[in-house]
Amino acid sequence: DDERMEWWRDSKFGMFIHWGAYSIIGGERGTKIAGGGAEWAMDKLDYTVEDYEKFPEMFNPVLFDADAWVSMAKDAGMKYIVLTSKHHEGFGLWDSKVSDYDVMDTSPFKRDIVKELSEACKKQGIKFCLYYSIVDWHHPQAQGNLYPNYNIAQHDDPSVVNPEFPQYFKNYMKPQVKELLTNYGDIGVVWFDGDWISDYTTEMGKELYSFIRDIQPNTIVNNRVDKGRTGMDGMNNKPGQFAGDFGTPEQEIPDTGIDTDWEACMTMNGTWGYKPADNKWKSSEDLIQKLVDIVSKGGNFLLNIGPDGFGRFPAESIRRLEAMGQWTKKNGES
Ligand code: FUL
Repeated sequence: DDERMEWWRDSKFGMFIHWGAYSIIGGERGTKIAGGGAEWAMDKLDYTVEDYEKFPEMFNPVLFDADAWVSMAKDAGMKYIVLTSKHHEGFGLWDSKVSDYDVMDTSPFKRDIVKELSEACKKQGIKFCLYYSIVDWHHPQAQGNLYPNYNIAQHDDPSVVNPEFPQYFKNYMKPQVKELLTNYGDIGVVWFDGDWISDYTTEMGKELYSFIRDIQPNTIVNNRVDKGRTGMDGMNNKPGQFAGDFGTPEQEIPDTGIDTDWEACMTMNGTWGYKPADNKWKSSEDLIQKLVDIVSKGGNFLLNIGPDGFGRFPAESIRRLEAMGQWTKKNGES
């Protein structure tokens, strides 16, 4: 297993990319602005499933340039990229045969984004990785019983369940994960999220984990494949509990002395998905210090970009990537 984890441990620094139909919305609906992460627009701005479908239907990021994205990551000193193949909104950025709710069938764009980015990564020597949300606000079998009021923000309420969830797991989620692991070459990491919903179980997590390793034995899987973490603290898996290959502290840097693998994921401002109203940008100095702090404690740093609905990285993000690149070139081993 040490061998399998080696590239990841050596990498130290990666790019998270939150991109989807929510990137068109930018966290705004009329005068309402979503608090926190704008990738939660569907939930936070109270869209019905039907209302929300118009966004994937207009998703047409004509400025998307996979090579340019990968170059920006590489120049910053990053060694891997984790793309949201499907976030909670349920819309897939690849050519899925399991679903029509994807970039090929629902959007005018009709380009397989996962494919283009995977090829650009391969060309430039960057490890390509995928985020996949267990939570799915679009799939009727994955929503809580409150459907059509799909809002499962009350995910701490165990009464919000969907008896058909196991069918979604078996007939939709697993086949989609299989596509992602079969059609796009080597996948460095599968980064699950949305493990908190009542219908998801540790047993499902175990099944998923071995399912993935059977298809690509070297793929690394994060701890959110299990149900163990408490709140946003990715490290709180109970001792002895099955929890994937590494911990995922979110927006925080844990103390020293952790003997399991971990990766701190963070945003440059306060949102994962594109949100022009959020200008609480961390300074480049702050981000460099966070990188040093994390790496000195034995972790990896997964730093997020939220491209807009056209496929552009925000200027503020590019500036920070460039500053970090200057620093890593002088001080890193790359
Ligand atoms: C969380 C999600 O709910 C956020 O939207 C984001 O993707 C973050 C990395 O994980 O659990």
